[in-house]
Amino acid sequence: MPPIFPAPGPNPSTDSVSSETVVPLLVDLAEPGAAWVAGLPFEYLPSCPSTNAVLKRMAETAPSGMAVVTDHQTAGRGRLGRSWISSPGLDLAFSVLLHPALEPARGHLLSIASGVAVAEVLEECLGLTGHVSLKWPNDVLVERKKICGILLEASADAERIRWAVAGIGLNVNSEPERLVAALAPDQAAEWQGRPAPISLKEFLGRDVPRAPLLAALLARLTVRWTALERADEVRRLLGEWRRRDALAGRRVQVHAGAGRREVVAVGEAAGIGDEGQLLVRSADGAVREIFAGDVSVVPAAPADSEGAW
Ligand code: BT5
Repeated sequence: MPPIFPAPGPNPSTDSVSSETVVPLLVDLAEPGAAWVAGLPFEYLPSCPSTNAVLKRMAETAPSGMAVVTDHQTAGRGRLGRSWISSPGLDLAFSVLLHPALEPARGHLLSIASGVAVAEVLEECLGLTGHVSLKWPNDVLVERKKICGILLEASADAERIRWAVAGIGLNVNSEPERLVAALAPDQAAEWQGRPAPISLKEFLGRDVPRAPLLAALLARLTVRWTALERADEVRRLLGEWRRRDALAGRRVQVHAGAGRREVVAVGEAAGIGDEGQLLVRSADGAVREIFAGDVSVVPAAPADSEGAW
């Protein structure tokens, strides 16, 4: 995958993420003969409340690969009703529709594949190798700060996932302090105990052109999602997650249940299992498998400051 070269400077005409700018780049990167490509068809909306919400409305009938991309997401959503903040015209916010050939129990692998794809693009196209890690289930971190969040929403019957919408928010050229300040006062508590935000611009010290980055992300997401149909590729994918696992070996606490108020596991994070589930080893050596939950790192000892993100 080609590196993304520094933009000559802020230049709104070359930094458009409209279909005219992104689709030709994507077509160049896509594997010839692919059954479907994330980003085709491509719908650009200058502004919308949430790309996930827009795409979910078309999910039953639209084809795999359809993407909705916006420059200004006015009510971006995280998991469990939390919010996702992006700076208009500076970051990436997009969603892709999938009709995956996966049983519902393996749906978690979509999240794992998405995180690995984003990490690979940041490393290969922007030189971030060694700086990117993955926090189960859906955070991409740079230097332990959150650069990207992924929201997977799906509808399934007993045998199959009917559709899944993968929403991806990536901090590209925004200033992280502004993201934090943008949360309404009653939402400010959302940042407590969570990784601080970071953007590519903050890390690299320069503007990053969004169109080639978005095209590279869509191309790599296609490769990782389609590979989930092959057992050897799934094994390779799990290996790619494991070597970037931000939690492995750290003491964690997992909340689940209504409102995520119930603590369901405390112990040492012991990697992920073959279906993408989090493994947590408790003090008695028993290993719990977690398929859904919110994870926070807790201090190993009361005085240990490594506990906080
Ligand atoms: C996520 O939720 O991280 C999933 C975010 C998915 C956003 C995309 S954008 C396109 C698509 N359309 C949508 O409406 N959503 C998707 P969660 O793990 O619940 O994390 C949410 C928390 O991350 C918030 O409570 C904040 O603490 C923090 N946060 C919000 N905006 C952030 C940002 N820009 N950078 C880093 N952290 C952020």
